[in-house]
Amino acid sequence: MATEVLINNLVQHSSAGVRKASDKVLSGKRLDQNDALFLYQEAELGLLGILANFIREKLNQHNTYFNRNFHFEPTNICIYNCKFCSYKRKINEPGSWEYTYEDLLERLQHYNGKALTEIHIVGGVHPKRDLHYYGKMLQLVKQHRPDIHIKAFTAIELDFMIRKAGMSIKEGLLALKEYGLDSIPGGGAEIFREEIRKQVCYDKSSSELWLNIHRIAHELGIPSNATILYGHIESYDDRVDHMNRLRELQDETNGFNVFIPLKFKKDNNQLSEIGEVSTIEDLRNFAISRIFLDNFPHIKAYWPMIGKNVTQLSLSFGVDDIDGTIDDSTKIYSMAGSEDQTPKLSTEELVDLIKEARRVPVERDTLYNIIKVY
Ligand code: V47
Ligand code: SF4
Repeated sequence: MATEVLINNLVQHSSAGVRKASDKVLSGKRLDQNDALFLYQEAELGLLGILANFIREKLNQHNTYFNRNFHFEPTNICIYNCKFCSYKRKINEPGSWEYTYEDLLERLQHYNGKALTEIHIVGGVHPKRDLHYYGKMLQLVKQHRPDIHIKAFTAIELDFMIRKAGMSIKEGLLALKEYGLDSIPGGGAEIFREEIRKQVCYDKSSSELWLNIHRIAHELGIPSNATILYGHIESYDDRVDHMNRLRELQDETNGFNVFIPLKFKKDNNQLSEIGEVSTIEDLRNFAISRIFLDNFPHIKAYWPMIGKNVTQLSLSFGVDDIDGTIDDSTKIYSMAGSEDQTPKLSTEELVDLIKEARRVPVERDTLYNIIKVY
């Protein structure tokens, strides 16, 4: 009863559209795209927090997941020209890198005898490297560390490396699975609405292709993640459209583990003049993602992107996963101006960060099997 009074007080000054959406959330009904648009346009942060938290705790209680992982970015040489990218270079351009198998082995050896559950491999689309080149990279990881999960290659990298090897998507994914691929990360989704995609990454693989690669992966038993790149030139309607396409695919396949909203970071790229959205916008976006994507088990805040403080706040706005230790192994966000230029957190620091937000730290593997509750 007291809870009902609390909720009624919170919504009493809201518009009819927001009240209708709130009622749906609290009675366990699915929001349609219009409801989500009302929330984006009109709902106040506190209300969104309560609604998102209601769902978060229904699905994941107080648990906040993290893992022990590191990234390997084989190259930043890329054939594409995404305007938001601060990272890509041309062959031989200053600041470009092309790591070898030996570099990967050296990196892996650094973890000899150390606890680790995941390697995340993602990079630029190199014109000369095909599926077999990357397949051998996966083999090398499995030979050296058969115990770790390989989450590798965005759908954009997969599209190119598979075509270059002359295979169909299905054949390519099966071959990569054979080489050692365990799951696919969520990158490359950017924004699905074609008019906007054309403006921010005109030559990148299409939205339809991104969704199709993930669909086929799920059918082959390869789970994956999904992202959105928000806070640039897209509208709220574009964000809702993006999430709706993901929700429909998840209804079909149930192969997505987690949704990761990625905030556009402005430094050193062609969209710098747009600037960045505020923390309130980040939190509202996390909350609406949690509310709208009712068939996604987890929502992740990627801490190297938004920083540790906003990551802690996000745990009250629908987020139940904060990625992992990272160990200073990714450059995508530091090159785009993130506050953390050497992203690295020990498990103790991750545990403290979660406990300070009064949540329960849970170490997981990539597929959310629980390793340890702290
Ligand atoms: O697709 C590039 C984004 C993505 C910028 O699956 C930018 O667990 C913001 O997908 N500002 C790659 N974003 C990273 C990615 C990811 C990260 C963490 C975890 C997982 C996962 C996936 O990075 C790209 C693009 O959307 N990106 N430049 C920028 N300036
Ligand atoms: Fe290439 Fe990825 Fe950068 Fe686009 S975001 S230019 S695909 S590295």
